Amino acid sequence: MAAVSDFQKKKLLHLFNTFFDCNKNGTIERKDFDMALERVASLRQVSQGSGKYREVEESLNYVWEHLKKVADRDNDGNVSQQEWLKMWEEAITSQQEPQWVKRYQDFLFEVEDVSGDGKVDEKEFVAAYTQFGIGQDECRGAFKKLTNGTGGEISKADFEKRFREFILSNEPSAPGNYLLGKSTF
Ligand SMILES: [Ca+2]
Ligand SMILES: [Ca+2]
Repeated sequence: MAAVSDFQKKKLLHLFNTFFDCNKNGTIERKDFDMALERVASLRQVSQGSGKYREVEESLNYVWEHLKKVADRDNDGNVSQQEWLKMWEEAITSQQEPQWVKRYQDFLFEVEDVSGDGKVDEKEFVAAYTQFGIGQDECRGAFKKLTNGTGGEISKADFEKRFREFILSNEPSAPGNYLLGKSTF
């Protein structure tokens, strides 16, 4: 059995295309992180040069440097879809999460939790993901599945648990599949 199923691949490519390849040129490179920084700064109304801005910039730099180190096998300065899937396949097989993943989770959760109460509600979820180009209805559908229709909120612990499901689960009914705003795969 392949280490990564087609279902997992679809999810991993959603993460690649929607959240990492911001300029939509088919690969992940430095420029995508510059775009992500601007996008987040505008969503959170963080002004350039502020402490908060530097904090987000530092997180994104960390993620890019570590992602590049582990995934850019041919050293051409960008991470192709093939390199991305290869990295995940190895991570899943060895049960070793790449070093940048935790930092990225922290970053994404903080981007979503605009009110800063340690929980993400539907409004915050939709606001963040529409910024990444996902339609509102799609986001709402995903949130419903993610919270099992309870209309609840996502705590940081839930977020981390669901993130693991997003990466690992082969069960279409697992709520974590819908953590990143897509309601069907
Ligand atoms: Ca790109
Ligand atoms: Ca490469």
